[in-house]
Amino acid sequence: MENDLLDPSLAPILKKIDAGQRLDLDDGMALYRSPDLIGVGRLADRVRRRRHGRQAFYVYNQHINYTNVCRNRCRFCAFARDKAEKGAYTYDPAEVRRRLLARIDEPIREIHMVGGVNPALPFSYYLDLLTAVREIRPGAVIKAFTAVEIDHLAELSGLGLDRTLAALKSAGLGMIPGGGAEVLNDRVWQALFPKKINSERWLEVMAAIHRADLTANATLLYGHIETIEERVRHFIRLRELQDRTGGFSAFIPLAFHAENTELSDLPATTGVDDLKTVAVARLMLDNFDHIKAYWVMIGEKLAQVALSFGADDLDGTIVEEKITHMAGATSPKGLPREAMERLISAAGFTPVERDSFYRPVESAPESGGTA
Ligand code: V47
Repeated sequence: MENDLLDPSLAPILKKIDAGQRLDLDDGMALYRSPDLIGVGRLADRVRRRRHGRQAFYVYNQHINYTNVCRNRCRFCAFARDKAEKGAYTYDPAEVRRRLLARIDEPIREIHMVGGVNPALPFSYYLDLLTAVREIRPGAVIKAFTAVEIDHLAELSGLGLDRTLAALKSAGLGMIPGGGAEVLNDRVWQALFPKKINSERWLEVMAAIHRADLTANATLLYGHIETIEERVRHFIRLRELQDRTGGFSAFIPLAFHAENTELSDLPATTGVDDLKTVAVARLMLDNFDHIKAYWVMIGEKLAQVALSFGADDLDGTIVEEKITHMAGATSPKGLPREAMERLISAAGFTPVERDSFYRPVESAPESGGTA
């Protein structure tokens, strides 16, 4: 393969990968700086194929964004509102039930439920939400509340992190989504989301989540003010926590969308940057099983190509995505199962419908909320 690499700076990285050696900060920077996009992709694909062969995963899921009222007001966010602002909403558990029942005939395996940090909601509200979802969708995994929300809930309940997580688990919480980390870097935190927990706290909360035996995902919000070095350091911090806990399942790069945000003058990420970020994530995060190409952010077509650049998962069918679409995403709001399978097959991979824990499930099961 060495002869196929146009950029000589990739050759020592190939050697390391084949020797099972860990890549360091300089390697990550060299990958990002390489003009040989295809070469970087081939390295990532080599690693991806060792782990997953030709399989590419997706999940049949539903998103519920229970409130957009948020006290954090991150500068990159188009979704959040103040309590009295036009467009502010909070679903009560009855509304969540209604939204779940509206899709009860679909074979949904995962409910992805996140929202703003809304100071008006008591801890019991969150338990009621979980109970409502569990009642209506007993067979689905509830993947809910980012580390930012978990931190808030621990404060709200007064129980501390460990007991709060235990209470949420007994009400039905099954897994933690990857949002809220943004870029694990204090400069970026100060500039863009100073009211939200900082990187040290995000990692601390994640460690508690893993200690509670909850699997979690991790993300990186890229394409705004962060440097390439800050991105690579973000990967290294995630990798270090994963070495200690093994609690992460998937990593998802999130391409920044600027519309309706305070950063609306920033250009969109490029296709090359999107593909490189998938590939560098696969190569740096050597202890993460799964790298998702989130089609909502980068579009279905580039997500399909990303399957050959290190990604092994296209996330889910979704149907109603809000956070990225409010920031100007032009992708559809959902993808039917047939479209998902066609994207994967046409890329030369085998579609595998999975549950939240990457266990393959029978395609096209009967409806009604049971597994
Ligand atoms: O935390 C907010 C990001 C995240 C914008 O775990 C934005 O399986 C782009 O974390 N442009 C929420 N991104 C989404 C998320 C996620 C999505 C899919 C799957 C999983 C998973 C997790 O969206 C936020 C923030 O980082 N975000 N605003 C924006 N304007």
